[in-house]
Amino acid sequence: MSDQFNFKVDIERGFESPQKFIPSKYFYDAAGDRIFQQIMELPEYYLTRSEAEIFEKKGGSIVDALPFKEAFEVVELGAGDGSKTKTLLQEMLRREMDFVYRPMDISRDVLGQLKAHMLEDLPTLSIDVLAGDYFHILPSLKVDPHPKLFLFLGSNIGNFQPAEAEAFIQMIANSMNSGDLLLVGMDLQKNPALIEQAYNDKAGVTADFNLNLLKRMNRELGANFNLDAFEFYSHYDPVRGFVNSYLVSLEKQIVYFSAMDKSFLFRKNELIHTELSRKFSGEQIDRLAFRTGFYVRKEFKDEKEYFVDSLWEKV
Ligand code: AVJ
Repeated sequence: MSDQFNFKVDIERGFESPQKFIPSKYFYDAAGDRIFQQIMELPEYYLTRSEAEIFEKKGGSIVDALPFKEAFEVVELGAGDGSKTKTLLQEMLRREMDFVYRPMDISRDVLGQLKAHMLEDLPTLSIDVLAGDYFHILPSLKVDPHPKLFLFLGSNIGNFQPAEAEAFIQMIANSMNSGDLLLVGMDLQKNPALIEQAYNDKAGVTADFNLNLLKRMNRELGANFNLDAFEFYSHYDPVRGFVNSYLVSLEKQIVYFSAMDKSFLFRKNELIHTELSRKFSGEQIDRLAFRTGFYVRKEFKDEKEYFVDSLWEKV
C-alpha cells in the first residue's frame, strides 16, 4: 500500500467523523519537517532545549544507570535528526562500551541521512538502520539475544490519546526481554501559561505548521482548500494536561478532493482536530510504566523540571 493511499483513506475517515480530524503524523512532509525545525528554535518552544539540556548535563548519569555487562543494542524509535541521541552515543563511545545503534524509521531516506550525519561526527559508531513500520520490526527484535536500550524521545508519546499511548508502550514492551530498558522523553505539566505559549507562538510558526496540512492536501490529494479561510487555534487544559490543536473554518465552505472525487462541508467555526500534545504528571508516568510492565529505574530532568527522560526497566 502506498503512503498516498493511506493519506487519502485517513483524510476520508477523519473528515467523515463527527469531530473532524487529521492524524498528526501528516504534519511531517518535507515542508512540515522544515517548519518543525523552526518550531524547535522558537523562544516559546522549550521542549527541545529542555531535553537537550538533560542529555548534555545528565548524559553521563544516564549511561551510568545502564546495567549491561555485555554487548548491547540501542534501538531508537522515531530517531528524527538524532542530535540529542548523539550526545548519549558519544558518551558510550568515550567509555568504549560495546554496542550497536539501531535507529528505526519508516523512511529509508531519513535513515540514510541520519546515518551519514551520525558517522560524520562519530566515525567509530556501529550503526545498523531498521527501515519499516514499528508493527513489523519490533517483534523481530525479541529474538535477538543482546540486551537492549530502547529510546522513545522528544515527547512523541504525547501525541497519542491515553489509551493509544498505553497500547503503543505495550507493543514496545512485548518486543522486549526482562531487564531491557526503555528511555521515554515526556513533557511535564507546568505553569499553564508557558505551555499555552509553546503551542501558540508569536511569530505564527505553529500556525504555519498546521496550515501546511491544507497545502499538503491541495498538492497530494488535489483538494482546493483556500488557506485564508482557515485559522489555527490551540488550547491547553491544565487539569488533564492536554494541548489540543485545531484548524477553524472561518466560513461555511465546501472543499473538493479530486483524489477521491468527493467534497466535504465545513461549517462556519467548525474545528478540524490536528494534534494532541500531552503533558504528564509524575503519577501519570508511574501509572503508565506500571500498567505496561515496567518499573521506573531513574528519572532525569532539566534544571527547571520542564521535561523528563524516564528510564524504565522491563520487569
Ligand atoms: C514533535 C510531537 C513532540 O507535540 O510538541 C510542536 C510537535 N506540535 N508544536 C509536540 C509540535 C506543535 C511536537 N512533537
